[in-house]
Amino acid sequence: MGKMKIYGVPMSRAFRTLWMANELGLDYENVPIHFADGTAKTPEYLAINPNGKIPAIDDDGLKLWESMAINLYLAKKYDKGLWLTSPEAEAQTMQWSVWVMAEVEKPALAVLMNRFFRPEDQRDPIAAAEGEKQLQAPLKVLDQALAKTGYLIGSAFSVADLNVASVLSWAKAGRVDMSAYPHVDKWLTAALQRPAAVKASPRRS
Ligand SMILES: N[C@@H](CCC(=O)N[C@@H](CS)C(=O)NCC(=O)O)C(=O)O
Repeated sequence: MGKMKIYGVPMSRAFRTLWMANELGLDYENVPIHFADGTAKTPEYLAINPNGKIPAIDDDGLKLWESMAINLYLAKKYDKGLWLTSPEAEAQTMQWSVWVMAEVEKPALAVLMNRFFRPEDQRDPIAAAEGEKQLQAPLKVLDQALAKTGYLIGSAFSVADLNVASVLSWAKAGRVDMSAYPHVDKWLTAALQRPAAVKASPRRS
């Protein structure tokens, strides 16, 4: 069995998968496919992810793409206690993972791109403000969910927390004001300080 390959530079959605793999203590090779330099569009890479996007993995011949699907698979297969096995908890893990992609990812990216990521002359402050406005409703939902135990499911950090926090890291990087959502603020800061997240972070590379 060859070493698992995780395709995608850390400064991309591959961060989510690198964080997961680090939590699980996996021995992997990070192949630095980039979203903007053409390496994601070569025939060799399209054979791994026909969408030409990152992240993707090759785990002993299983080629998988979509960041949330990859993380759910890794957590379940290489379980280190982060995967909750009851049908109810599994369903809630899916719920939060789908929710963050549907409700949070797009506005969080709009804020980050238009405040920091794009060259200054291409940033649109109105789009950034609109993104922050759209984040208010999901942030409120999240804050309420975290109020009881400080975690999304049960009373310990699990895959649901990782998946949601990994997407919300864009909102934090985009300096979204979280002061009205103290539970989110505390939980997100602590999650992103986990050694596995710090190790996966593009700031290190
Ligand atoms: N829904 C996908 C989105 C993947 C995605 O769009 N990745 C970006 C980098 S963060 C990319 O590869 N973009 C290249 C392109 O769209 O051509 C996932 O979560 O894995």
